[in-house]
Amino acid sequence: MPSGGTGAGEDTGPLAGTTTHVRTCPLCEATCGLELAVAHDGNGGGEVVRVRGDRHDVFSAGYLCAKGSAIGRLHADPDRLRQPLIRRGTPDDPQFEAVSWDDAFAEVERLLTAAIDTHGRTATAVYLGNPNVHNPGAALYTRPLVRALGTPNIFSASTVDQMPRHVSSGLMFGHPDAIAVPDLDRTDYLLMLGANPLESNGSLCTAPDFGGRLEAISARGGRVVVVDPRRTRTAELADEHLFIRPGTDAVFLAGLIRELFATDRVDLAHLDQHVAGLDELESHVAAFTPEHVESVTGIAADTMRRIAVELADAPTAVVYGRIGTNTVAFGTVASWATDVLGVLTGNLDAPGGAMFPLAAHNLPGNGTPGRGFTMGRRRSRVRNHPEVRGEFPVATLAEEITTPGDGQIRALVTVAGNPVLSTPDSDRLASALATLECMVSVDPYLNETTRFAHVVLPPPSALERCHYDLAFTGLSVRNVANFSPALFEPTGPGEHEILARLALIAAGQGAGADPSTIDELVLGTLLGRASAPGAPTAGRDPAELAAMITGTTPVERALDVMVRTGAYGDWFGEVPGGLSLQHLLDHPHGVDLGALQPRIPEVLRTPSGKVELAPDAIVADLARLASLEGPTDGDEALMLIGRRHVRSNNSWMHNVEILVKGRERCTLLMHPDDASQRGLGDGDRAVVRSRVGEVTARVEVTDTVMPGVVSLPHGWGHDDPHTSLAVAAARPGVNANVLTDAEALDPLSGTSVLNGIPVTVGATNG
Ligand SMILES: Nc1nc2c(c(=O)[nH]1)N[C@H]1C(S)=C(S)[C@@H](COP(=O)(O)OP(=O)(O)OC[C@H]3O[C@@H](n4cnc5c(=O)[nH]c(N)nc54)[C@H](O)[C@@H]3O)O[C@H]1N2
Ligand SMILES: Nc1nc2c(c(=O)[nH]1)N[C@H]1C(S)=C(S)[C@@H](COP(=O)(O)OP(=O)(O)OC[C@H]3O[C@@H](n4cnc5c(=O)[nH]c(N)nc54)[C@H](O)[C@@H]3O)O[C@H]1N2
Ligand code: SF4
Ligand SMILES: [Mo]
Repeated sequence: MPSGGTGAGEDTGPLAGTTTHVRTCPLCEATCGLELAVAHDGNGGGEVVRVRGDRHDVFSAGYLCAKGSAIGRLHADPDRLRQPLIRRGTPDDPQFEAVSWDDAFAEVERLLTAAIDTHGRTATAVYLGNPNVHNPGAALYTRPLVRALGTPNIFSASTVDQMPRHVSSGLMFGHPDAIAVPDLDRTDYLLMLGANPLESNGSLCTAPDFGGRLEAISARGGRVVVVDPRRTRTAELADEHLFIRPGTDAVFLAGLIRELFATDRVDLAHLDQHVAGLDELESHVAAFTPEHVESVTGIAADTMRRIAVELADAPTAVVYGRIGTNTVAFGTVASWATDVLGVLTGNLDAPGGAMFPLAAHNLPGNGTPGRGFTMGRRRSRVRNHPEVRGEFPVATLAEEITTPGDGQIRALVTVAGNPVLSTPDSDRLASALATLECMVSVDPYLNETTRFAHVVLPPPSALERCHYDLAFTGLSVRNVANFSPALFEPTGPGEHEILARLALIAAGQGAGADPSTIDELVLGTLLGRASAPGAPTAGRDPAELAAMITGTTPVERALDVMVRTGAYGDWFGEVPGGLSLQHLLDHPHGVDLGALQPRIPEVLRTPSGKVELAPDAIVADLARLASLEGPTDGDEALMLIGRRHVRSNNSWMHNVEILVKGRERCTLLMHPDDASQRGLGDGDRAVVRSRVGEVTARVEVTDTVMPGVVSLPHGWGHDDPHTSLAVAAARPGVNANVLTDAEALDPLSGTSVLNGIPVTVGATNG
């Protein structure tokens, strides 16, 4: 396989003594179908003996990566917690004790109630990490928990990730979840910036075997151009790779917009009646001449001009930017610019361009203008940063914990997050967590974050719960639906039940309250929506619908309602052959709902009912962008960027031996010129210093990074003695987020700058 996947094996039939099960891999956004050979133990548990790609999966057709094949080992990991923990000691000497679930919830009640009684609800906070979006139970039940806490202090991994894309979509299309994805399988031209799907398997673009799909573009006579400060495996596969100075993509993209106007190549095509702000747009990008773009980005003026022509002239084309374009100081403007280029070349919402998926659990819009997208309804207490989607930047979490005064955070609940490794200036965050009066973590590991918790509540493994991709079916290059029931019986409460019990405690109902009241709340909300005016099952009696729901767990029942009342649903009997949970159960390899379809204007929720090309907030930030300058001579600083490896998954899969064995991966990539200037050679240890911290890492000299740029992966730094990660601790690596700066944000989205951090690098003194 070209893309690091192992592909499907020969069909050697079932293994003796095992049964075969297929299910969707929940580990990344690619949603591959897995085929598991399982030796059941007769008590609801068992062992995964073999994992292969499911060749019959309607979407992934046998593709999988090394992480997917390790899903059984993740389940079997002896360090994965099976029982709750209570911290009996101080953060310096935590002394965790395994306890019963009842004791754990009683301890949560004691600590959380005391914190709320003493300091009020504004002293509580929640941090929601990335795996929540890979888990339907968590996705459905974090909301009641957040509601019950009644706190303004909501943080998530979104502000170290894709928030810029939500904001630009909100401003342009009126809805933060109206995210256009590249129509990979039909495009003739892909300009990809700041993404490395050969390692990451795609993000905000669900496409199993992304590498194969890229090769297919070139094979059918199309072209793939990758823009990245590093010549990644994706860049090597592409037809062309352009180095770009970190943090400057928005300048390059604004230059392309300007060039389309300057060469008279703007052609809205089918979007002609659907845009607002076109006339003013040209003046807002006037400053981004090809020569200016060259001086800031390092991409030659003529190259930029050529790319603009190629984009405009290709039969179909799409611009796709991800982490390297989003987690930078102009992430929102860059995200906006990718969609503007789609509009100006007539490629947005057209086959081969960027299109809006329609997932099985969603409904199309009703075509009426919406209320648009609002930010800044509240501001953070210490830094006065505006909220976005109800959240504050996670980069403000530490200061909210340590700064005294009304509203100082004293109690924190983390769900599926490891912010001590994944968010900026993490040493500072770690010290802050140590001061909390109550910290509760819902997490399967005692790791760098949860080791500060007073109570750790471990959810079942991914094989002990059902799976349906609520997030990624809405970001997928084809419309598909898959459902996988739990493979093993959970040994403790489901994640939905843990969150429900926490919600009840937060609401003051106590540790003994019946969690099924939250199930009823979740289901009632969904049923209410299903019978509301305008809904497909409008006017029907919720009790009648309720009687028709199937599913063995509350999460399955909620999914049944969502899928049945969704775009392809059976609408509770009204659409024969329509989707339901049962239909998905009957089709374990998934249901293919077809190629993406045009959705404008139905998808638009702006007050104008148009695509807003020049929202005020973007226009204001373009003025700031225009003042971004190129490097100055004699500048000592190098620019630090991150990277991912196909065998990692952010911070949390380094405890699986097969995924971490082999060559050291947490190295500092450095160009030969930069290394020799500093007297550093391959394999030397070097001190990397930023404004906020320093780490020592082994240097890997390589011309795959551009001069002036160094790269260190995130998610490492497993050397805290109070964690229980035996495998990870043997190859700890260093924490790149000790170097990233909590003050550096994309102001529009509150997203941290994680790429393009000024650092100095020097030899160690010993
Ligand atoms: N194996 C693996 N897969 C994963 C993950 C993982 O940790 N490991 N994480 C998952 C998650 S949560 C996410 S969000 C996705 C992310 O998926 P991607 O968005 O594809 O993220 P990366 O692989 O980090 O690729 C980002 C690229 O941006 C480049 N870059 C850095 N700075 C700049 C810049 O200023 N401009 C440009 N043009 N490029 C820049 C980097 O060199 C890198 O190649 O991956 C998901 N999949
Ligand atoms: N420097 C730098 N920093 C980055 C990035 C970068 O590119 N560079 N990328 C950023 C991105 S894109 C992201 S998404 C964030 C991720 O940030 P986080 O979500 O905070 O971190 P993860 O490493 O994904 O940690 C996930 C946690 O969830 C737990 N977990 C796993 N499965 C489950 C489950 O089913 N239920 C529960 N309750 N817990 C579970 C794991 O044990 C782990 O503690 O990191 C960000 N940080
Ligand atoms: S690419 Fe992602 S979804 Fe597919 S097997 Fe790997 S981790 Fe799982
Ligand atoms: Mo992410």
